[in-house]
Amino acid sequence: MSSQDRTGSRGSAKAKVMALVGTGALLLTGCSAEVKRGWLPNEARDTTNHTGMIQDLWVNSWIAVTIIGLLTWGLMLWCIIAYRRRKNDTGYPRQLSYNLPIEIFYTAIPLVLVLVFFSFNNTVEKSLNTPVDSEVVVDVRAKQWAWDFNYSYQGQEKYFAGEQARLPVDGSGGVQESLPTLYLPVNKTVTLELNSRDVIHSFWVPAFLQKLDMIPGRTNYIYLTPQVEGTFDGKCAELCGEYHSEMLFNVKVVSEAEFKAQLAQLNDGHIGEEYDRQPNKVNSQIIEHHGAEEGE
Ligand SMILES: [Cu+2]
Repeated sequence: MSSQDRTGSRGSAKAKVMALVGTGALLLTGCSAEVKRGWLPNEARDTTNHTGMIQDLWVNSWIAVTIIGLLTWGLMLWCIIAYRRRKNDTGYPRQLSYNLPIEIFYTAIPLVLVLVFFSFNNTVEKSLNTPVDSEVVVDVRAKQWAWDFNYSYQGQEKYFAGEQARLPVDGSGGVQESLPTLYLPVNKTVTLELNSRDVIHSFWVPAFLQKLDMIPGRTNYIYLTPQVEGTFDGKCAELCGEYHSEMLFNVKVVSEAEFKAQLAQLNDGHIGEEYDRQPNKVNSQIIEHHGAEEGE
C-alpha cells in the first residue's frame, strides 16, 4: 500500500469517526434548544412570577435527595466493607432481628422526609393554583392539531383561529413564524382557561416551567404574570394523534401597546365550545340518518 493510499484510508476513517461523533452529539442534544441550557430547568428565573419558585423547588429537592442518596450509599458501603466475611469466619454472623429502636428510626426518618418534600411541594402548588384577578383572560382551545386563542381584555373579545399545523416533511425549518401565536402583555396578570375541542391535549410552555392537561368537557386554569418580553416555544405535551408532534405554537410576551396592536388585528368575538367536536351528537345524527334510510 503506498503512503498516499494509507493517508486516504486514514482520512476516511477520520471522517467516519467525525460523522459518528456528530450523530452522537445530535442524539444527545435531542435536536432541541432547551437541552442546551444545561442541567438547570431554566436559566431565566423571572420569565413568569412563578418560574423562580418552581426552579427553587426543583434545585433544592435535587440537593436534598443527593445528600440523602450519598448518606445512604455511604452507610451501605460502610456496612459492606466493615462487616464483610473475614478469612477465619465460620457459620453465620450474629443475627439481629426485632431491633425496635432501629425499626422506629428507619420508619420515622423516611416519613419525615416525605412529609417535608410534600409540604414544600404543596406550598408551591397552592400558590400556582390560587385564582388571581386577571387583566387578561385567554380561553385556549386545543384541537387536532392546532390552537385557538380567545382573548378577553378591557372589555374586548377577540379571537385567533389556528390552522392545522403542517410542517415540511423534509425537516427544513422556517415555519416558526407561521405557527399559531399566543400574545401576552408583559407584567399583566393572565388567566389561561385551558379547554380541548376533541381529545386530551396538554398545554406546555417549557420556559414557563408549567404544563397542564387539556381535557374535553373540563376547564383547567393556569394563572401567571409574564415578566420578561420575548418569544417562547409552546407545544402540546400529550400524544393526541397523527400530527401531535406538529402541534406547536409561539408565545410572544410583548409590551402592552404591542399587545393592543396585535389584538386590533384579530377577529371580533369568541369561538368557544360551540366549535368543539361533539361525538355523541354526531353519532346520534348518523344513527338517525341510517334509521331513515332503512325505513325508506
Ligand atoms: Cu395535542
